Amino acid sequence: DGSELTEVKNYISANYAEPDPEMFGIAKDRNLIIISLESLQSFVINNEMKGHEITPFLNELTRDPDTFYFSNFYHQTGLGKTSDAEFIVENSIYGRNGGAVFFTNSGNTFHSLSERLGDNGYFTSVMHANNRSFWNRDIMYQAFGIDKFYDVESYEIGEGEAVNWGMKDIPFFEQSVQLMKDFPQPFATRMITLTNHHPFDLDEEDMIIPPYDSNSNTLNKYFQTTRYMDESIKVFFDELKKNGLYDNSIIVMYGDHYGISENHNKAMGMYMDKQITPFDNAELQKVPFFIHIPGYGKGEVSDELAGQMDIRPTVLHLLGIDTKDDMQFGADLFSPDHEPFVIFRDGRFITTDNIYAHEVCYDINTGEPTDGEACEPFIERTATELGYSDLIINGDLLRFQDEDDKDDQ
Ligand code: GP9
Ligand code: MN
Repeated sequence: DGSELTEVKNYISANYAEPDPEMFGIAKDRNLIIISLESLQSFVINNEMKGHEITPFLNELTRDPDTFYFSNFYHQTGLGKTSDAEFIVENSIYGRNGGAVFFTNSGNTFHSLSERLGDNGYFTSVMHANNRSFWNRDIMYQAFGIDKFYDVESYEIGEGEAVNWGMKDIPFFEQSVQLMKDFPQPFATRMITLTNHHPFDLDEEDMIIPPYDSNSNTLNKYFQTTRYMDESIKVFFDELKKNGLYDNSIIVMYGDHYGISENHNKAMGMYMDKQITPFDNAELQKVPFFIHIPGYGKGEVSDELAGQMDIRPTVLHLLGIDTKDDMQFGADLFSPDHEPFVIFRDGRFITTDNIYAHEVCYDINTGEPTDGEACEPFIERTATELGYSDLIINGDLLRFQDEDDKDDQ
């Protein structure tokens, strides 16, 4: 009932991080483009494979003055994979443990990022060249209040333009910009890439770099599809510029979840030249996070410890939209009060000093197990936070939120 909502709300208010006035609203009234980068992990960024750059365009962006790149940023998804990442971006609330919230709770009330943007005059959409019912997206997007879903039916997939799971990223981005030209402005769209998806198949003509040569075919091909996806983003930026949509937009990009699972530890160990421990596996959950603001000029690389929960408040604040009363677990990355603490859906967590994985409290600098004392308070905090998130989802608590806000006034 409403009293549970109050309890969760108190926890969330206590963790609210006020925006930095220097950053609040710096992208006001611009179009917002959020790109979900399929299976992209941070270990490929500014790295090489057999002498080949894996992500040259994204690497360049990490050094671009119009870009903030977050190098110490984690995904927080569970079994719902891409859809969990979408859920987190929209709501800054955890998905489900052991299931996909997109399937189990699409009947809930949400106050999503898209809803807030819609209330602020934005035309909201998702662009993804797959069937609309995959991950139950069509139903969940209605619950999020998204104006339009440009699914596979909105695209023309010509000969040689599909591979693996469907439409290739390059034609996807090219056609998406043509669709975008007709969007009412300001618009907010979330674009979901597809080519860099397990089993990482690619047509020969799209293989820009050779495969790796470990015992894992999956990892070997992953570098090639990642290289292709990087190329597709470059094409996208060029198309935005050519079509006059670049200067008045901000482009936010995040890796949705890992692409290389623990089943490939041996091959990853070969690539990283070390034995992969549960400590390393937790660190490998780092995904790239970029905020690109054309013309801004003061971007930098930030090593602030953060995660996907932080995307919603950060983006809304950049657009000049306040989130003080929102039920969200993340915090604005530019706020001086942002807390460097990341909780994974499965109960692992990262602090500035430790990584907690499989009930071992590791020292973050050495990777060695500790006596565990430093992790104790965070174990409790993690249980509380995940518990409150589950309470919101299972109790459909956000349906009480509007009444509650009225009572406060
Ligand atoms: C499918 C795409 C991939 O539409 O989003 O989903 P995933 O398997 O990564 O969750
Ligand atoms: Mn995915």
